[in-house]
Amino acid sequence: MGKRSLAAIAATLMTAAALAGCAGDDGGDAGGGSGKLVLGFSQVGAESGWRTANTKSIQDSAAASGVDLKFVDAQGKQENQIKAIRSFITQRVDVIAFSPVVESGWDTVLKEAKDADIPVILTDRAIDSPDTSLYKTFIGSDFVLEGKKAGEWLVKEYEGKNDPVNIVELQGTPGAAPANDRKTGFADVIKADPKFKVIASQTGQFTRTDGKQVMETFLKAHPDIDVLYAHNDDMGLGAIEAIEAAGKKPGTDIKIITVDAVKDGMTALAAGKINYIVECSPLLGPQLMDLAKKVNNGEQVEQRVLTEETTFTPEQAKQVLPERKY
Ligand code: GZL
Repeated sequence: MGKRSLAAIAATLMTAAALAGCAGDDGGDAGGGSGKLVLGFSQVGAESGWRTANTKSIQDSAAASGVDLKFVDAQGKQENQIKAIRSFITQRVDVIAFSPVVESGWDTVLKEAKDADIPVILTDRAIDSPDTSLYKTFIGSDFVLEGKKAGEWLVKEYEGKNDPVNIVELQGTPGAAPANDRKTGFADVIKADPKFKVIASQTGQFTRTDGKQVMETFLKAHPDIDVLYAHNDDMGLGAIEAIEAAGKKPGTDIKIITVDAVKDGMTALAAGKINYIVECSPLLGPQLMDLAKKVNNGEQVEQRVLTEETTFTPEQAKQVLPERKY
């Protein structure tokens, strides 16, 4: 059991005593005295290849590091994540971690965790609360930088050309940090040159299905699309199906930039159907387990832990695909 304030320990013991009186059990921590660190994790859902790889990384790392993982899939709903966090508090897990499906609306439930003296770790996505005392650390990518990298590739690709460049954008889940920030980073770079015009921008919910459907509407409304910027590979892959069904060549007639670098995206990149991918690593499991142990022991940790990631061209994708973990 990690270091907790004396008041919280007293409250826990009194609750345990009360529960023991009525329920006959010790009402103790979720781990039932197994001695293992008990980590409650609320995952966004299973919307994309990235998410599947992220879940695998967390589950595999928990097993490898002897952490008792209570894993809950929120199916993309914030209310399910809030419910899961409240359940973790009731179970008195040692540490709570979650990937916030959207940036806002977390202060109340995170205050409840703080009052229960249970440390919280944010993974993958950030929240917009100004109260950074509500969580011990945030481990994840810099999504604004990812958007900037996508924009910088486009600027280079069209260097020296003056014709208008018509861009359509498939945004991630409305309100999600990666959707907000990848849009901002990309727009910040391309605004330097008026030839770049975002002629349509709409959410594809980070899924292939929605990415395909929205791209179909873009193609019907805009016969002159030059570039697609998709906030993740899955929407880009769905869009490729729509582009091919419309008789156009993805990667040639319409240049495509995506973010994530999951295996299916990298395969399309190697085949020239995508032109550039900005990596967003889902392999947060090992660092999360390390951070969970540290905060459980009351150790100081960095407020912000940035994940390492790069970018890929088709040539680079061909080289790394054979040993790609996800
Ligand atoms: C990014 C992550 C995003 C991925 C999508 O860290 O939150 O959510 O880019 C996933 O593929 O659905």
